[in-house]
Amino acid sequence: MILLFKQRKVKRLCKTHNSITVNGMFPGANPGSEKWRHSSWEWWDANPIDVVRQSTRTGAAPNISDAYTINGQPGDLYNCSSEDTAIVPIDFGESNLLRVINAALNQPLFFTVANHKFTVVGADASYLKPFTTSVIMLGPGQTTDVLISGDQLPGRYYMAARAYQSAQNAPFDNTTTTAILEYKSALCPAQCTTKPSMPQLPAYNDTATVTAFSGSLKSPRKVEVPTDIDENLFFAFGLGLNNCPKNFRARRCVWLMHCHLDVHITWGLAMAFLVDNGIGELQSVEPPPADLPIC
Ligand SMILES: [Cu+2]
Repeated sequence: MILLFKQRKVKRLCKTHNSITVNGMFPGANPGSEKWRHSSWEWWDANPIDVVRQSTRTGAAPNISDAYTINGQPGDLYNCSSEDTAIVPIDFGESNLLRVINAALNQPLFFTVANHKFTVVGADASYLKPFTTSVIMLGPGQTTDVLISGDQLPGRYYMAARAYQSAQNAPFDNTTTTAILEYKSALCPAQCTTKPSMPQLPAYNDTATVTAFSGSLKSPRKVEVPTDIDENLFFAFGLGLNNCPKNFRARRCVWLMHCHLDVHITWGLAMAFLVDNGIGELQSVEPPPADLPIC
C-alpha cells in the first residue's frame, strides 16, 4: 500500500491553513469514504502540534480550541463555515448505524440529533445491551455505536456536539459544532432554504445526564467474573516522589498508564508499571528499536 502524504490548503473559520492529507484525505475522519463514521474533532487557529508542545513546555493545560468539527467541518454556527457543513444522508424508513468517535484532544463531548433517538448498541469495540437515549456523551478517544431510524418527517435535522465540562473552573471551548442529517427525499433546494431543526443539548455541567448515560452501559449478557477473592489489594495512586530503582533502565518494559486525559501524563500523573519478561519469546519484551532516543 502506498501512502501519499501531502500538504493541502484548507479553509476553516475564515482563514486558510495547511493541513496534512494522506492519499488526498485527512487522517481519521474521511467524509464520504465510509458513510456512517462520524468523528468530532477540535480545531485550533494554530498548528495543533504547537499547542501540545506549548502545554508540555509550560506544564499548563493546552490552549482551548477555536471550534469543534463533525467530519472535519465546524458547521453552521461558526463564521465562514456554513457552506461546508457536513451532510449525512438518510433514507426514510431506514435504520442506520452511526459510529461516533470523539477525536478531540481533551474534551468530553455531548452528541445529539434533533427529533431523533439513538439506540446505543456498542462502545469501544464491545457490544452493549441496547438502550434508547436522545443524547450520548463521549470522552476523548471513546467510540460509541448507535442506531438511528429515519422515522421522522423527511427533512433536515441538525446533529450537534458540544462540551461536557467535567471539571469545574477549568476553561473549555464552549462552541457548538453541527452537521445536518438530511432525508434523501427532502427536496433540495426548496426545503433546504429553511434552517434545520436544532436539538436541545444538555447544559455544559449536566453531570446527572452523563451519570444516567454511563450507568446505562451494560453488557448484553451476564459476565462471569471471579467472585472468590483470596487477597484484597489496595492501591493508592499518588504523586511519585521516590527515585527510580537503579535497575530501571535494564531490559524491562515500563508501561505508562493514566486512566484519564492523556495530557495529564505530561503533567507527571502517570503510573509506571514495570513489566518483566515472562517465559519464552512470546512473553518477553522486544528489544528497543535502534533509534530509540536515550534520555
Ligand atoms: Cu487525569
